[in-house]
Amino acid sequence: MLKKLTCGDQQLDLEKPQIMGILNVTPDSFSDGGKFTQLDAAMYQVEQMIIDGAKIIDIGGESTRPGASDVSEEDEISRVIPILKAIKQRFGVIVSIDTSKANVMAEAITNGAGLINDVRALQNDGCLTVLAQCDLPVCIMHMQGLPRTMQVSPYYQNLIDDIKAFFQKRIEDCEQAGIEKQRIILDPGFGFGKSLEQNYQLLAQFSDFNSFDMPLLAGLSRKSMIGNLLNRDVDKRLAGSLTTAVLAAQQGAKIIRVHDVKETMDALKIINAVAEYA
Ligand code: 7PJ
Repeated sequence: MLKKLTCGDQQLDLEKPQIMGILNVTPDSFSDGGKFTQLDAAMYQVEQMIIDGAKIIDIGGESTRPGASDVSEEDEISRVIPILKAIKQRFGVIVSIDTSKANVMAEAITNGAGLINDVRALQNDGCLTVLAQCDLPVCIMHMQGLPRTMQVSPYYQNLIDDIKAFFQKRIEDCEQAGIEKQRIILDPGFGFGKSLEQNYQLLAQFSDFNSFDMPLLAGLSRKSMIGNLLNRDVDKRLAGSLTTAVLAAQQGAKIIRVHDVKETMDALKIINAVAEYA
């Protein structure tokens, strides 16, 4: 596998696991009154995540939480692009855009994004074409169903094999569209159309996806699979989140998507120190 991933003007070292820090973009950001305070708050959070060790900042303007409703393209662009521009002006960090809309991807690419993160794996109209016309890496995630209903009754013949078959097909579709395999990152999509048991089976067998010999991303931070197992509200899931991050990193995840960058960095440093002797 590649040792470095070129993400626009930045390089990502794939020899050890790296942190993708999640930047929450509030629904009513940047409308008139709140404009500067909201952007300032976002920039403060970004700066803190970079100081704490995040190599990628993932900006999402569409909620993909279970049951979430759709966001218009215009709204998504007006939420995401001003922050993207501001970050690229101030910091030398990779900015990832969490979107499933071709026009949002195109705007993001024009404005300095270093990575496209699509929970719908480029299956929406125009996405393959937009990605084929650039040379950025793209994360394709597995999801069964769609956010509104995906947690209703997820079913798999064989969880790992079904997800692998999905990846295989998407990789082929990407390659056929002109997106080279070397710029694809795979993510099995914790919490996206998976029961509690299925999510833990997925974590137990995460290392199976190394058979693709492609970079793996794991997003588990503060998710329901942690809250439901531990009976903890979303603000009390740090210990659970760190444990899942460690388990994923030990099984080969190269990008760990988290809210708590500083604490996850501590955990990864311990893993790296041990890895020296493994
Ligand atoms: C993920 C994501 C994930 C990738 C979200 C949340 C839901 N992108 N975007 N993987 N999750 N690649 O953070 O709870 O797991 S939004």
